[in-house]
Amino acid sequence: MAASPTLVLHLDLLSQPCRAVHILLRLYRVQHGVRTVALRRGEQLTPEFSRLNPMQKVPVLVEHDFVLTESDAILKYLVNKYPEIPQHWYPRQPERRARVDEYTAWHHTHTRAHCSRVFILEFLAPRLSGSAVDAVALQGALAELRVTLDQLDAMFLRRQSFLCGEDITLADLLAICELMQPLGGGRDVLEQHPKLQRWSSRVQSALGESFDHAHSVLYALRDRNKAKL
Ligand SMILES: N[C@@H](CCC(=O)N[C@@H](CS)C(=O)NCC(=O)O)C(=O)O
Repeated sequence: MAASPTLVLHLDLLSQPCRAVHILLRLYRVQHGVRTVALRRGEQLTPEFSRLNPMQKVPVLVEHDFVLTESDAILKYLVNKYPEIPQHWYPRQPERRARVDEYTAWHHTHTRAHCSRVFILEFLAPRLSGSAVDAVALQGALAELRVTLDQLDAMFLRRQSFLCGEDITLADLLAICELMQPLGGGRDVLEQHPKLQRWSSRVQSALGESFDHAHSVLYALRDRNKAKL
């Protein structure tokens, strides 16, 4: 009988931060187990999961009795801990590391907040409530997202290949997973951003099969919505 993996990731692949962690583990074949916490069924609210993460959110990494939440912390821990993950994801050199930290601090209140809001307004809220899309709120969210995309382009990507320089880092991984999310509701947020589109292609080819594997649930959602039109 195969030994059970020491590292277990609790996730739902419809969650952007979960996909980021899952992609990194799969890309470097870090031995791990997966426990799906189906958010649509409220499984994050069960007493068992709430004991693991009282914040009732995924992802959660469990390694023996070490329990870690927050994708940002999990990703950085994995690069620090597992030698099979190359250092360029979270460089040791202080200035280069600080660039990644600069993006990941900004990420949660900008890329993540604004992409999530568009996905919620355009897809999740109407589906859960059965009512029409709130067009006014959606226009507001799209305007905020446009500002964030311009900043992502002008302040982070600039003339570089990746958000923090010439090597791919955790910043690119977290960003791409968020920017994909509105696709579930049929919206390509990079449509009007050719430079970010080229960056997105570079990131996706660096992530290879693990990117599409992690996004399979989102692609299925997109295709189901397309079929309804
Ligand atoms: N800052 C956290 C965010 C975690 C988070 O918000 N997870 C969402 C899915 S994307 C969740 O579990 N939501 C369940 C809920 O709020 O009930 C991270 O980056 O890990």
